[in-house]
Amino acid sequence: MKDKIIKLFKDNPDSYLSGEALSKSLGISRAAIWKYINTLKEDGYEFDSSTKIGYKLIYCPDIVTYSEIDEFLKTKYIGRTYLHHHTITSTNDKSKELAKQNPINGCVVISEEQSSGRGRLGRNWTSPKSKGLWFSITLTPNIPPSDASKITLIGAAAVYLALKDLGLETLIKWPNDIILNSKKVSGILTEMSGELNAVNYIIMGIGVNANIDLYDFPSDILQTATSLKVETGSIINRKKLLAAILNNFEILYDDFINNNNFKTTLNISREASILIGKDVQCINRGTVSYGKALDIDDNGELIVDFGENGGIKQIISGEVSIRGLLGYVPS
Ligand code: BTX
Repeated sequence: MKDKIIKLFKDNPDSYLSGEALSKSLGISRAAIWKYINTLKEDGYEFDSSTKIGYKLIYCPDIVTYSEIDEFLKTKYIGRTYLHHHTITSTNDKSKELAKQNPINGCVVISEEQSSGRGRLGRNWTSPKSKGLWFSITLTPNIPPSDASKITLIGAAAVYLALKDLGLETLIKWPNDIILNSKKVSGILTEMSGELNAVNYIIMGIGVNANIDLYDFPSDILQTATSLKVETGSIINRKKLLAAILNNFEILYDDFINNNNFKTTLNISREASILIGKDVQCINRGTVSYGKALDIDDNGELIVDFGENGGIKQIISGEVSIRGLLGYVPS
């Protein structure tokens, strides 16, 4: 209902709307309208009000609710089911909980902050209040589980394109990190529920450090993490950025699901790759090996040359670090 009320105000930007008019349009009592206006004020909205003529919206806060991003969203289904939280443990956890009952394709769960934001392999993801984008998309693709890892690359390409629109040249650290000026500015955590031959649903969680200040980062990641605000010196419009990510994601994802076309994502993954040509350390199920990243193949797998003894191999998933960068200091 709050979204509907805000939409009415946004559709009538210069007008005062009376309690009576609002109550008629929305089919709820004037007392209920008054209650909603008060909760909107708590969310940070500001109204000019007059007992005779009603309310006029004069300020919208920096929150990423549906009514705040709708005007920038061009998608058909990604983000059209949208759940906004002020605080949550993890948007991936919430999405999973919902998907277990009824997975809705394209459903976005977003929170202003996460108290237990997760990275891969049980690692933490710092998610301070209203300083980033912390959201998960639920997907129900009809693809074999072996193709699920491609969804992460599509997500990374969507973030890359959205940041490019802002004039930012980022690099992708296959498969799930976005790097700006040699530091991690965004990460993706993709989780899947599936059978042997079919995917039930995929939850793709994306974290983007939009307006995080350096003092928000725990000291152990200060050398490896950054935000768009830190790098550009400007406050980023989170609403536009989120919509741009979702818009780009739907185009790339649709092309893959409907036309089996993964080319645009592959081109971006290769051209923006921070790994290709670099000496890398790969950790797969506890085994550490060293090699040189050569390419990303047509399936989105990383091709690594492990030298005389190891030969050239495809890596489907796992930890890859670059020699001398982002925390991997060669011994
Ligand atoms: P990852 O395992 O590649 O990265 C996690 C590591 O990154 C941490 O161990 C830490 O060193 C570092 N780190 C933690 N927080 C940040 C941060 N804000 N910026 C940069 N580096 C950081 C990456 O996993 C996947 C992250 C996905 C996060 C999204 S947010 C929405 C969704 N919900 C959820 O719980 N996770 C996803």
